[in-house]
Amino acid sequence: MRILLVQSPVGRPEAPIYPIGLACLAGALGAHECLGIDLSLADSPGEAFQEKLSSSDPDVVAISVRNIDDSSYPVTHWYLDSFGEIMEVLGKWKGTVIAGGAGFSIYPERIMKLWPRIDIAMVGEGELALPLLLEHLDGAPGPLWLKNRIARPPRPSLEKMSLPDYSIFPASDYPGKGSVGVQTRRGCVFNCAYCTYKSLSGNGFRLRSVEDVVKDIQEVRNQGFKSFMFVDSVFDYPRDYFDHLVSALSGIEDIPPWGAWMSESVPFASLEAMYEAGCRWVDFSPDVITEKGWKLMGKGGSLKNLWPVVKQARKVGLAVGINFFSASPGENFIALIQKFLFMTKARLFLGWGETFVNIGTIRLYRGAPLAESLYPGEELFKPVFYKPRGLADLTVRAFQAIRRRRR
Ligand code: B12
Ligand code: SF4
Repeated sequence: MRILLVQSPVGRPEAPIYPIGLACLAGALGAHECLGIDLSLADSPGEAFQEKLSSSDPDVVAISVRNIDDSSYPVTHWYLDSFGEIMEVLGKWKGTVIAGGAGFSIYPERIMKLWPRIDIAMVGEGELALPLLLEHLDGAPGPLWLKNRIARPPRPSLEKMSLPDYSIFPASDYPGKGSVGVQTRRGCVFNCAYCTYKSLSGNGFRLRSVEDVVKDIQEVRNQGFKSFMFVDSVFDYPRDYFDHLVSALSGIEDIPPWGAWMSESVPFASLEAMYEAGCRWVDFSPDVITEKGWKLMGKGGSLKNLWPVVKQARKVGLAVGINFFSASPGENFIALIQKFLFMTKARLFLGWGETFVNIGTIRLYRGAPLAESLYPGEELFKPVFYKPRGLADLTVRAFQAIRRRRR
């Protein structure tokens, strides 16, 4: 079959995110003819899509919706408006439309209701499931996990997963040859209250073999990508896998500079080993700044490690990102001021241009423990936030307005 893999457009000028979900699917669809279009790169996505659809004449359009909204407060961008434009083009087309993606997987029923043109909605990971759905379209009996046009396949093991095929979305199409995501594990062992990751990717870790990850990174280098980032939940867990991986990375010739999300309990010596292996930036997500907030957010590890680990990361030469929320259970105005003070201290003492502090607001998504406890059973499709209150709200609005103007 001929499959057109489509990345849904973002609908505003913003740095494009390389569509690794679709590159993973292309790698798994070896028996089929795959074509790709990333509509986040197009000036007029509707026209670009119409043109590609006519020139490629596919049997199936497989469209990826990575995000439904940008989870920003107080001004939220709705990515589904531009997805709607693509659905309009598909209205007149006769082939099969399959949709999936991380954001899509949180709200498959709702999105299908809005756009009944979607023939099959995929919830979760597609490498093993999509080839089976294509067999079904070709006449094989339907898999048991396909019900009412919604596919909910079991989560696959990553051990025998094929490698992504990056050639379908060439690095040279992305500004400055872009940055690409590399994934080494799926799932998470932690239990942060606001996070959807476990409902999307499961409890515990499913690991790729270190050998496969090395091959993947060699391919990323060969394709000419300028840098890459590990898109794993927490790069330094499980510890023995992490140590083994970092040591393997240090053996890759001409490895592009890379970054990863870390826990605050990463050993100091490992940060040095990561730098030696080509790492140039790390991100931490403490989210909160008080012990009470830490406990109520269900964070693993210890808040006490935050400042020492950030200092150490800077000392070994890594750029550092630190992410907080403007409000969370047990924290509001005073904690927000502490976060601004942390931001000032970190940037002044650890390097203004190499230390980045972001203060976002929790967007509650279905499937996150905090959302389930505050709004049990609610869909939360339209953005609902864990909002700062009173003075904290005014401060956040002013801070975000300044940031928007500077951008
Ligand atoms: C890494 C990551 C990022 C990185 C990306 C880095 C990079 N260079 O790739 C960065 C930090 C840049 C980022 C930014 C944002 N992100 Co983000 N991100 C993630 C994360 C943790 C992993 C995504 C990933 O790469 N997965 C690995 C690939 C292989 O998997 P995948 O893309 O999901 O594809 C698989 C399946 O979904 C499926 N699939 C995908 N498409 C299709 C299509 C079809 C037809 C089928 C059958 C299957 C299928 O098969 C694929 C292979 O198994 C997810 C959480 C998660 N658990 O997924 C959040 C997540 C996607 N992000 C989210 C958000 C909100 C954002 C931001 C809006 C945040 C912000 N305020 O700026 C921005 C948006 C940027 C953008 N324009 O897309 C939300 C989206 C929820 C929503 N709103 O819809 C998620 C789900 C996290 C959450 N809060 O729950 N993000
Ligand atoms: S926020 Fe990160 S560490 Fe916490 S549960 Fe989600 S993926 Fe895991």
